[in-house]
Amino acid sequence: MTRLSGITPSGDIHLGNYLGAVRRWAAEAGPGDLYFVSDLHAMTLAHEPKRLRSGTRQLLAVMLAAGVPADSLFVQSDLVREHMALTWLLECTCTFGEAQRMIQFKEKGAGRESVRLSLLTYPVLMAADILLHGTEEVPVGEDQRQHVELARTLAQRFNSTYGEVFVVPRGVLPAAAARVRDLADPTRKMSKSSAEGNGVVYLLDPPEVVRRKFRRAVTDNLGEVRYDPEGQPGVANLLEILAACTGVTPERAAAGLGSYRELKEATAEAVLAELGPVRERTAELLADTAELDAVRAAGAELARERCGKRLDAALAAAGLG
Ligand code: AQP
Repeated sequence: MTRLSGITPSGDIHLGNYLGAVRRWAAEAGPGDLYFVSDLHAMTLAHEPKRLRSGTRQLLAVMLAAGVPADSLFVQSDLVREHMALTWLLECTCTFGEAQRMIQFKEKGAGRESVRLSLLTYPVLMAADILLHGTEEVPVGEDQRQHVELARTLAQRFNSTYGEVFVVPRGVLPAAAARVRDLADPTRKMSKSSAEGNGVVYLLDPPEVVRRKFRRAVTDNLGEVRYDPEGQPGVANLLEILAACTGVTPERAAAGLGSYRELKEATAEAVLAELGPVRERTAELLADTAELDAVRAAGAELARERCGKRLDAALAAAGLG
């Protein structure tokens, strides 16, 4: 079963991205699975070119450092011609109404004076990412389900109009993973693009900053360390993080912790222990440009080789080339 998952360099990588996605990819990667840095997707909102480039390298380094296999990794823009060529074919397969119905477009565009056209069309780029690489399963959360449905629709429509070219992918709910919440506001998920970084633990934050963010984490005034996500969301978030880093249940993690201070300290230390080796290796990779560049080039070459025939078949089927 080939699976494809991506991460967008829309800001610095944080603990939620790591526990909820990257760590799992490293553990679950099977033959033929692909993991990519979706840098083209980071351009749907205002972006800064230098940050985009360094953010892309950072994500690639973290994925590699976390143990995602080098031969399953690539950067989307290294295959920009392939991805954009297929995006065009699929835009010519998709109706305006279908693109307009995407909930994320409405959500991400809401309240903005002007939105980039790419915010409307990026689900088609996502469909191209999926279909180009012959993906069978796409692990996605609820928020991206509609986009995988669009990819299915476009694959089926293209196949029935021009001939069988694409595997019709399936969206699958990933196995339950930690959903890390913002430490300063546990009603929100931890996000790269969070306006305020105080509640976001970035993977590359220095240890003293990590400790400070946990010390200041919002809890409640009940003063009891127990796992009650409804009644004590801040404490529950800390317990879930502690549990994810120590391999026990949140209820178990609560045992023996007498105060919020102890809970915060234990969680910060568990996070630092879990992230330590990944942070060290990431720093090495970011310092040694040659190694990271070599992995990146080899990953791009492999991905290009694997998808070339499918793209040629799609172009030919549509009457191009
Ligand atoms: N808080 C989180 N807890 C657990 N998993 C999370 N993921 C994101 N936030 C959390 C998972 O990280 C992967 C990469 O996500 P993405 O780059 O495609 O964008 P996202 O989900 O929108 O992530 P962010 O951090 O919230 O970025 P912005 O602020 O740009 O939207 C996905 O597998 C996601 O589930």
